[in-house]
Amino acid sequence: MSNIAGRVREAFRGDQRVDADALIARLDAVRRFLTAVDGLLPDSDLVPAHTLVERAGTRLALSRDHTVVALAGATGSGKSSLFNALAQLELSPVGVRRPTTGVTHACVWGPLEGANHLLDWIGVLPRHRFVRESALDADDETALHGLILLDLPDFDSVQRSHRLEVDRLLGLVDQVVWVVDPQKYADRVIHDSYLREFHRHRDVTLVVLNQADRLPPAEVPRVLDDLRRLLDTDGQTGVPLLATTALDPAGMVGLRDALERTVAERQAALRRLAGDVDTVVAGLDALVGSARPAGGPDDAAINGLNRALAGAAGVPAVTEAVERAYRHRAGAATGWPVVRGWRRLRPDPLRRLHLPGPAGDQADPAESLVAATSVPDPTAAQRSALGLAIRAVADRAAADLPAAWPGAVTSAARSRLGDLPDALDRTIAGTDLGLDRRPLWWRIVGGVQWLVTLAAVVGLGWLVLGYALRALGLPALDNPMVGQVPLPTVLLLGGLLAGLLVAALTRPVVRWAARRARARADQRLTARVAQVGDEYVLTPVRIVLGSYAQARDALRDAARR
Ligand SMILES: Nc1nc2c(ncn2[C@@H]2O[C@H](COP(=O)(O)OP(=O)(O)OP(=O)(O)O)[C@@H](O)[C@H]2O)c(=O)[nH]1
Ligand SMILES: [Mg+2]
Repeated sequence: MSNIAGRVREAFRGDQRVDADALIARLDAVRRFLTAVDGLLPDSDLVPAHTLVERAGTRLALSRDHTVVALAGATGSGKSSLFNALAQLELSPVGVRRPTTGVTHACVWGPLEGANHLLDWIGVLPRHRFVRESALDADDETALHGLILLDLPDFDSVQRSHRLEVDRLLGLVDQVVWVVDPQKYADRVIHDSYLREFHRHRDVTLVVLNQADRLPPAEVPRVLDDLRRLLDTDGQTGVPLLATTALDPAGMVGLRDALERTVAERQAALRRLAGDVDTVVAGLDALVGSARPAGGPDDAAINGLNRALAGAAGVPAVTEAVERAYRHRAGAATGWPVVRGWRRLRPDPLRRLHLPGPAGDQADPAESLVAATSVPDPTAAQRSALGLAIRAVADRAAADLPAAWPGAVTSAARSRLGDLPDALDRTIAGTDLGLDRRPLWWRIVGGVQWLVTLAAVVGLGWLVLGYALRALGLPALDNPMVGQVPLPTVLLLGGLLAGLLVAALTRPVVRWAARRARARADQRLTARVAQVGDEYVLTPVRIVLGSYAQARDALRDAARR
């Protein structure tokens, strides 16, 4: 959209009605935004949104039949004179000493009762509240019923308190009439500090060039043109601009008509709040941007995290122990019975890590609540690798997010870092490493080993008995022959040889099976460690990404006029 087209469209916005329900929905969206970003974005960035939600809620709960209009301007521009002229009473002192008005005065058209709560909230002292209703001119004034007109102190005051009071009230009133005079209409303060700031409140802004009587009549249009040009550069394109003379009732007609229209429409309060929502949304826009919320960290970053977690958890040490334990246990079950007992004396490699030993004696559940294993602590390198991997996860997840968010994502990723070591240790301790069952083939080979050893022992006994009988001169045993060799010798030598042969043939199978057991344990441990990473690192990150998505949607809803 071109700039000019945009301005034309904006210029006509003053006629648009603001639907109260739509406004309430937008305010709800701002509230949703605040809930979504709570604790994630700096509070200082959220102050205007919190203020809006609070103020809007109160303003909408108070009288919607009243329209609060403030006369604001530099000292001496004639605010109090206009206030008195509209009220047709001398309510607010007009003076030659500047500044004159130090405290806000209010005049209510219609009964004061309904307006009192509103004035309490706005903070106008009861003694500065007046009622513009008399039996005499009641009919003339009915068109203004519902108007609460405020005469503000000067915003460019030497008195700091005046400026603070003006700034406070400008945040609360429904409509502002900016009063300028022919001498100071181009002053920087009103344009730079106020009109430009309020450019999103064009539809509740009115500008009057007061003291028009001080200009030669031919000059008035020229000054108005110049002022219009300044207003355009302030972003106040299309705001109503009138010339007034407070001292002459005829010079007040235009302003009075404009106020009557405002009061009749009952729209100013809604339009003001809609402008506030626009301002707040524009201020928050940079915090949220238009980035598409990512689904989560990418696979490469997750794989990197899982590797680093496995390293820090000591998975390589455990899987190596699994391989050695498999060899140890298989050796004890299938080895040559003569050396089996000796093998059993050596400690089980998994037991040394306080992991389930033979026969599946699981770690004590009570122990699993504290550091349960003796897996070596992560080295400094493993710890820093884990830190880098977590950082990478956060960086990848927040890559497309606006500047305010990566910090929140990184904090979330690291939020449970302190709990990770224990969680990893418990997981390692609780993982079934797949060594509980004694494979059938161990038992078969073990049985064969016993059989052949038994054969050798029988052969040996037989031979010893034969020698003993011979030595004692007793009749020798009648040894059956196998071919040329006596059976006891065949039993002894065959048994011994067969035992060695079975042991030799089993060894490569055991090594292969041990490597498989290691791979299986590695797979199980990595999967369990990945679950810990998911719970302790990825889930907090996903929660922040979810909050970002909610915040972005809420802000989009809040922006919808
Ligand atoms: N000629 C002329 N004089 C005006 C007009 N309006 C106000 N004055 C005079 O300008 C002076 C200042 O008027 P005030 O109404 O006190 O101005 P103010 O904006 O309330 O000033 P502060 O209260 O100090 O902020 C007074 O002497 C008024 O009589 C006007 O339309 N025409
Ligand atoms: Mg005054």
